[in-house]
Amino acid sequence: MKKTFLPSVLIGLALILAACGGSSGGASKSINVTITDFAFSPNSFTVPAGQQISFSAANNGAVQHSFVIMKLGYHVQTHFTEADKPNVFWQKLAIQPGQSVTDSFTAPTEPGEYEIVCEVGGHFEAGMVAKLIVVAAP
Ligand SMILES: [Cu+2]
Repeated sequence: MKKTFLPSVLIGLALILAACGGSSGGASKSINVTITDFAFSPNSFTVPAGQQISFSAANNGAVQHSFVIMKLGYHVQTHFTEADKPNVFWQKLAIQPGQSVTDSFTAPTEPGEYEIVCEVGGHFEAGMVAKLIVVAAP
């Protein structure tokens, strides 16, 4: 029993890694996010730098939400304010409850980790934060 356990785990891991790995090292040209009250799922997205990204979001929550990518190195402090707006890289606002939306944007050209927030009042505080990981395009 013990002899076969480790190899099965390794094979299982390999299959999981194979399923998750895209053609460009895990980076994907599409973002598919499910939004609830008050979370993004998944809460981390890896995209290739400078590429056209197709965006789709489904709001399964009971209230309106948004998906706001901040500029590189910028972090919203305690809550989203007017002062944060000039530091937005890209945003999809007013995603209504029960609504699914699609859009597209060009990923940042600079690799790094970008903060994603919901700018609706109180939602950042409630934990609506995610991250966009931009990796050098292959
Ligand atoms: Cu929200």
